[in-house]
Amino acid sequence: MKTFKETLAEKIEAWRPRTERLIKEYGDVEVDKVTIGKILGGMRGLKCLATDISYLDPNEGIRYRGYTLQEVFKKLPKPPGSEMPYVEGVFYLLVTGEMPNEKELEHVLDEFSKRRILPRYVYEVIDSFPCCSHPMSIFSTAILTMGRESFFVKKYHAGVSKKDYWESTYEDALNLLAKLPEIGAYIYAKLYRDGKRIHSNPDLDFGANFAHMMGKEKPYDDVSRMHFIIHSDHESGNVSAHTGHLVGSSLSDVYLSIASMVNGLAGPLHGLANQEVLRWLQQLMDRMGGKIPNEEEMKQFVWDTLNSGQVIPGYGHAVLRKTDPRYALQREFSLKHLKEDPLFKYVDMLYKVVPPILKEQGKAKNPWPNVDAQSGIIQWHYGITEYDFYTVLFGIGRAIGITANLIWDRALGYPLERPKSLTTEMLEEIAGIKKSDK
Ligand code: NMX
Ligand code: MLT
Repeated sequence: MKTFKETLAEKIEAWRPRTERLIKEYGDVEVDKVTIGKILGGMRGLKCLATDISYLDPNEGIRYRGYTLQEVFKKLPKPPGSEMPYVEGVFYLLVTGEMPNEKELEHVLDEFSKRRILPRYVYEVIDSFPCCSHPMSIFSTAILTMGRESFFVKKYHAGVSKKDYWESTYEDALNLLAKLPEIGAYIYAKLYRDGKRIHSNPDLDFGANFAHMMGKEKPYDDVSRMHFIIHSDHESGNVSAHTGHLVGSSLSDVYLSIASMVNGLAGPLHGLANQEVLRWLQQLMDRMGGKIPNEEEMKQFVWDTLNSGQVIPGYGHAVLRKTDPRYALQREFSLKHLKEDPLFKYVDMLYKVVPPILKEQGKAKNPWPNVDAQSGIIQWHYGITEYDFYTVLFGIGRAIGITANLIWDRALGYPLERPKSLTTEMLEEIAGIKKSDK
């Protein structure tokens, strides 16, 4: 049987000529038009990045290596007695483009398991953070601290050929990913459990081990697997993926790139929206004195939020134009496992009242819920009520897709990313605005 790395090496060799041909023979073919609206509008929808790891269709949602999320959950191997697949399996799929068979999966499980041990200094760095630090700042720093472990940096200094950059990036990727559950669980223990840490169990898979270190019983192992898998990738234009790719393009190592992507994820318009949903719902609960609001009261709360100039967290999307399939998947899980949870009832009612209100308001291009509208409620149900922590969970999942991308970026020799900027005056000139009109 070929190892994971040998399988990948073959795939890379086979893929390289396709990219080389596109650059050499078709480099001048136009793909998209850059307008002033795109430049000043956050480059929304501009087709200017390439990745084969995943693709986001505005109506259908995300596909990982051509598979819809429903297919990913159906086809990936699952631990015995579990509803959700192995997280290690999704990494294999994202990296190689193929579903792992039993032997291949076993090999990846082993690769992850043997790289789990966290250097002592990472605990010390986490311990030394001042109180009230946000878990995402701690998470990013903990990752950054491990840069000294980078295999890529050592190889680079030893003068390795460009063609082989991907190999040490692969090692860094696996070394970091395998440690993220432990980093996340320790941040949680330090911030909310007086530093009482539960040691990792090498016999458990990524999701089950995380649940174990969080001190949670079944089905939290499946909750973790589902969470990490659905958050792992969302093509390359989102802030976290784009940041990871951009930083990696200067040949910064995996640790620097992933810490940077975590910083991008920590904004309320991106991953932090999952914590914002809970913060917002707490305000509603306080207003209602714990009673479940009726539809009219819920509508009033949504309108009050909009009228005060705030966004409805967990709703809208820069690309999607339908309900996010990641929301739908979590809703399905919630209907099965936490239908009677009072907070789920809030979220369920929001699904009914928010889209018509956003449509009536007429600003948001997508009135439907995204992944963040549902994820925190599931965590809350299983006792993780410290919602500041939720984006760390998103970050652990997202690192899986971004490291898969970083390996392929190096394998295909994607260059330093460096677009060109213009001044407002230049844009006015391009627009044909006369000096006298300004
Ligand atoms: N509530 C209120 N207004 C909204 C919302 C919303 N949920 N979504 C979009 N709008 C507004 C938006 O602020 C903008 O207003 P203005 O013209 O005053 O600047 C207008 O509608 C047009 O925005 P869009 O073009 O529809 O959205 P855009 O692509 O700029 O932004 C988001 C996408 C996701 C940033 C935006 O929908 C939003 O702020 N949503 C709430 C925060 C959120 O849930 N973020 C998580 C996204 C998923 N993730 O995990 O990263
Ligand atoms: C994501 O998962 O990255 C978010 O849905 C944001 C995006 O795709 O723009």
